[in-house]
Amino acid sequence: MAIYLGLDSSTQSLSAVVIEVSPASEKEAANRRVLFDLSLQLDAELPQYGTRNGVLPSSDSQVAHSSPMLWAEALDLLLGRLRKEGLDLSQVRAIAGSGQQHGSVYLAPKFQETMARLNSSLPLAEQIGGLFTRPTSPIWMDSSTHEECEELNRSLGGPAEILELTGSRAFERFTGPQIRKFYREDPQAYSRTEKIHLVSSFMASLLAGRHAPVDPGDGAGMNLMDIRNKEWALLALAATAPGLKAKLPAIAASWTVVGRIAPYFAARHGFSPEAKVVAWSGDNPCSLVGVGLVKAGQIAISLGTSDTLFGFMPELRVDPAGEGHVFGAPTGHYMSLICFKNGSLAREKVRDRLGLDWPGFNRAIESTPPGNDGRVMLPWFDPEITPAVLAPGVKFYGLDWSAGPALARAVLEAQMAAMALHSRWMGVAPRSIYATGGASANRVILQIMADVHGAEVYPFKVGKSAALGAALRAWHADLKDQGRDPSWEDIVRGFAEPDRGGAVRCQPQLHEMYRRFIELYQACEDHALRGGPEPGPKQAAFRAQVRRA
Ligand code: XUL
Repeated sequence: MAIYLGLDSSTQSLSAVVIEVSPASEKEAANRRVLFDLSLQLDAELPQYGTRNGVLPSSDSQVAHSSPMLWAEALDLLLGRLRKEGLDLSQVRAIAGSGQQHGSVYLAPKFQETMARLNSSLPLAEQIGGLFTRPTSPIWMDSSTHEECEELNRSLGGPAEILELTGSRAFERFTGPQIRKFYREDPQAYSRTEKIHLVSSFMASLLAGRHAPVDPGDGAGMNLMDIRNKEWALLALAATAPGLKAKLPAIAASWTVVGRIAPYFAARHGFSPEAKVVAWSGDNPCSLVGVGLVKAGQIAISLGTSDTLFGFMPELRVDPAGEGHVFGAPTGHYMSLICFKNGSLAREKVRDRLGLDWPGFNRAIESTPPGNDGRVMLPWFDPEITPAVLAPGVKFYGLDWSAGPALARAVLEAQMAAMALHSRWMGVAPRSIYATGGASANRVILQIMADVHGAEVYPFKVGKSAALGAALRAWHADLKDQGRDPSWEDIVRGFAEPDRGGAVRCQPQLHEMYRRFIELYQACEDHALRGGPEPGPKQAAFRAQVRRA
């Protein structure tokens, strides 16, 4: 048997999923299993970095940075822990990974020389401190680059042009606008920077001890890659910062073997020096594989720090409204995605405000009527990505902070209505939805998802879909490296299978009601963001209809 390691460096944690497979038989669903999974919470395990929910404190609500040293130290810690838990790392044939998307790491020259000289008896973090030209990394929650986005719009011909070129309009959290901000604020540090990595390619570079490429899955989240030919878009590079091409890693297919594991990790954690390091990708592209979406027609919703809705896309189709994204899929095709920043942290804030635990939160939801009597909350605790909201603030229509249990229902109904509304461009009316991420274990949440979307919802037994997807990618890349051509359906079979017995069915009469609720939600968004009419009359009509039904 062969074992493969998938890692997921996410906002709040670093996770590992280890799979064991019979090396010669990617077609057989037997002889394969998840051997191990483990997570390390960053705030709790590495409190010296001072992060909260994985983010460094900032007085500016639009700024969200974390520490690349924290991610590196977490890697060292997690590998040590895997070994302590009894995993024989010498058996790992290949490692791949998944990173929170869009975040960037700025490295000084001599990265490769430093990695080659590391002393394996000392912690990694003690030896790489001098490698960063920017000590902190802007992450996907940062929305402080509105001005840079506007500049890119001006130099590249406008949002529609950037969308056509890169698969997304200019977004504040995307790496290109973030690089431009760094260049403008600290041109000297920018010019001292030898390489700018994504979180994914940085982590792969550590493991391989050399600069790893960016894959088209994560590369598409930069506003710098030509979405059609999956190469750097030179016009976008030129509009972003001078000399950028030389500072970016190469773009390479997701199944690229970057090299063998760096001697430091082999000696320190007991890997075989032959273990292969495979290119890392973004967490959403990895999740696509981790929930088995390797052909069209299905969508998945991931309920994590961010909530995302995504689907496999055989042919490129961009969102004309500019809210959604097209990324590369790890299979070599495309994926569509929309991202909501006010995901699990918004749910937690409402729960905490009500002074409840999760079972109490669920009971609160169940004590209120579906549709909440037309009461709507816009849960924009933090600046929101979809729809674009730069100045945060929770908005209420027909309720306030004293509404008790109705608040619990309001946050979820708003999140689900926003997903249904803003995913219309994808052109899929799913009959079933795969649900993943931490909150997908909550069946009350899944019921609202099923009823709002009018679909059957399937949860997964392995909730860590990004790390599982990474482990599957490691296996796939190893087979490709041996000259084989495994099919993705064969790779995911038996691993990325939804829990059919745990399906949550849509209640058709409630779906009918939620279709009207989505219109009401849309009217509230229009009022809050675009000067639309006060939605009071719509709420009254909704309430009357619900009572009649
Ligand atoms: C996707 C996005 C988030 C992060 C979370 O565009 O910004 O889902 O990838 O880690």
